[in-house]
Amino acid sequence: GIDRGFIDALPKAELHLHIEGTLEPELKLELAERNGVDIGQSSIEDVRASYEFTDLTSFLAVYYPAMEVLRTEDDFRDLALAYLRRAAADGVVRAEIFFDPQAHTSRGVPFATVIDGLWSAVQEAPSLGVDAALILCFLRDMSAQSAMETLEASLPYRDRIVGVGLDSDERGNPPEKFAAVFARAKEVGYRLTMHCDIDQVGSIENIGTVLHEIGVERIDHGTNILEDPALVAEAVERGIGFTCCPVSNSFVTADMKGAEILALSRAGAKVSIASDDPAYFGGYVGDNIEALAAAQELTREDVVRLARDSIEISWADDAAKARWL
Ligand code: ES4
Ligand code: ZN
Repeated sequence: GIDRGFIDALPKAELHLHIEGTLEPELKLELAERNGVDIGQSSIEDVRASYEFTDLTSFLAVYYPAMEVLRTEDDFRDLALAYLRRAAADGVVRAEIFFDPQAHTSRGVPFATVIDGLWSAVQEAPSLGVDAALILCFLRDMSAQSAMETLEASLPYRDRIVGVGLDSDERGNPPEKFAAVFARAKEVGYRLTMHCDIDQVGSIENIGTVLHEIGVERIDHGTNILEDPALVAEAVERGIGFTCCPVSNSFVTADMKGAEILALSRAGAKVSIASDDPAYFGGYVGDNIEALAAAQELTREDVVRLARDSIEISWADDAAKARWL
């Protein structure tokens, strides 16, 4: 097997990480107390027991209500700093952090509060050994109009945001619903990625759409592309990045999809490993690589390639990439 020290020592980029999914029970309790929010749980064990789900629907039903404790700029800053410290311990040198403004603005927390708090942590990240960036995600189960309004609200903060993504429930919310939003995002200079979840209804059609109509540089998850070898060849040729999350997959689909992740990487696609929602799924990036390595008997070459690919498909500047590669 591959020892954890080897994995941790490789410089890597974490490119698929929802900051709201890093809310550990300890911090949730602390913020609940600080803000006087009644969460109906009074011990770490209670909170941990509430982080219980069997599929995406039951996950999201726990995930969004838990955010109620995030109210102030300091809350968002503390959340992101806790994640960044944990990521640094795993050898993460670059973190591209998803955040869901609509999950906060929809419950009365201003966009400015969210972005100011996260940005404060991003500015402090280099002192922790991490180069950090923010990716604004739209909630695909909300309207395209709400996404467009969120995009417009982000424009005063354009310099703090590297790109946009799309998350939440894909069922009934295909990428073309957001074609105009992503066209506008590209126009204003944001980089583009989108979730194409594992084994969704219409997965392969949605992957075709994000590659041909939306024009993304990366796909979050996306291993169902293997169903169409011509699309795999195209993704390899175009250098499309895939951000795969084995531990998350094993919760949301009951399968790590390790064989698929390895097949995609060995086919020549740029694949990175990430943790998705580590406080909920119980594994940060090192745990994800370790789990995949054990399940698929990865070679050291495989692990080195995944780490290098994560740097290559990151949206860091070229000088930083050259230092890490
Ligand atoms: C998510 Cl696992 C998952 N799926 C869809 N949307 C999400 N947002 C945060 N985690
Ligand atoms: Zn995700």
